[in-house]
Amino acid sequence: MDRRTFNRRVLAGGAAAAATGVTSLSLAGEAGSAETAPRTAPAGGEVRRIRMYAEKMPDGSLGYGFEKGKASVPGPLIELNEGDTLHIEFENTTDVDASLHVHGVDYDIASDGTRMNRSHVEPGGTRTYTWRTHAPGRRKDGTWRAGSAGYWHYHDHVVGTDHGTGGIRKGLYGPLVVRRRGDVLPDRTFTIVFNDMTINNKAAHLAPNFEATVGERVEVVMITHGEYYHTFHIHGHRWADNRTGALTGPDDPSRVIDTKICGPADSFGFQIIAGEHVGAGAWMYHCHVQSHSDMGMAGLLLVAKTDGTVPGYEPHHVAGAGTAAGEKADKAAGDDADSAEKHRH
Ligand SMILES: [Cu+2]
Repeated sequence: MDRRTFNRRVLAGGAAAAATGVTSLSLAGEAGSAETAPRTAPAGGEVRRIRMYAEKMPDGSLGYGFEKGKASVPGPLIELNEGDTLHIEFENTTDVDASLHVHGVDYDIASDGTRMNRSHVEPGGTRTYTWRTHAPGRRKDGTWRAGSAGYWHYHDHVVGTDHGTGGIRKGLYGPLVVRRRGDVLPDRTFTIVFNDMTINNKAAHLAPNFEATVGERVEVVMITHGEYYHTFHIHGHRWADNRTGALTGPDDPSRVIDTKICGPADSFGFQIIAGEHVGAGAWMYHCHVQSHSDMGMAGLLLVAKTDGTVPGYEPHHVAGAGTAAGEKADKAAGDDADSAEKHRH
């Protein structure tokens, strides 16, 4: 499913469907090459409505999902364009109070998602949270006002403690990307969350793998939660340390990096061209705090050649794990990749 169809389905509000659906469908199928002009984000200004559910999952995790029974950890990617307003009809199907609290965008105190101002939701209850975004511009006093664009995230703020410590620990978190008109759109977006000593709440040595084909524009949304500071690192690829993660031109002074220190509730994102200058392969991503990577905070970006093969990659011997663990890791990774990518094909 192409990303426009995804947007139409996920952000199904009448206006949103009409405005985002038609103009870009003709470009579907051109994804996957850094040689043709990339698709870019349109101007915002739409009012969109979605439903979100907080659910208890079979393994005891808590997750957010757009549909009942479809919760995931991390929760689903929400994408907005600066100027958009998003109304989220949130239903709490768990047996404890829960909420939706967002970083980076505009909301009234009634959409804060905290117990302090009673903007949480009791078991079985619903509440509409409204997130607004704005483009940058000049204030009347002449100073510059930042826009909402960025790599942000949402999470519970009431499960366990008044700061949602229990909810976050169990998986109630997810990515939010707000784009500026003209921002380059990716072919695939992957969310990587360092939460305590897990990646996406997968235990040590079961970290998710992600799949792409050489030349595809891959976007990573990286979020940190929990108790620890980490250093995110990916092999063979690097990005710019700025809002989009990409240089805007030859004079962009942003530092180009391949590691970034991240602490609890931090988020950043970037786009890379899979395998650019380095080719296909099983490119590791991991926390670069040595004891953390040794304890299993490592996964793979599997960059396939156009024939679908990943040179040098033997799926059943991941990271030196035993066969059983390796197979389990593959299965977990496969499930995760499915869930992460299902809206994009
Ligand atoms: Cu770490």
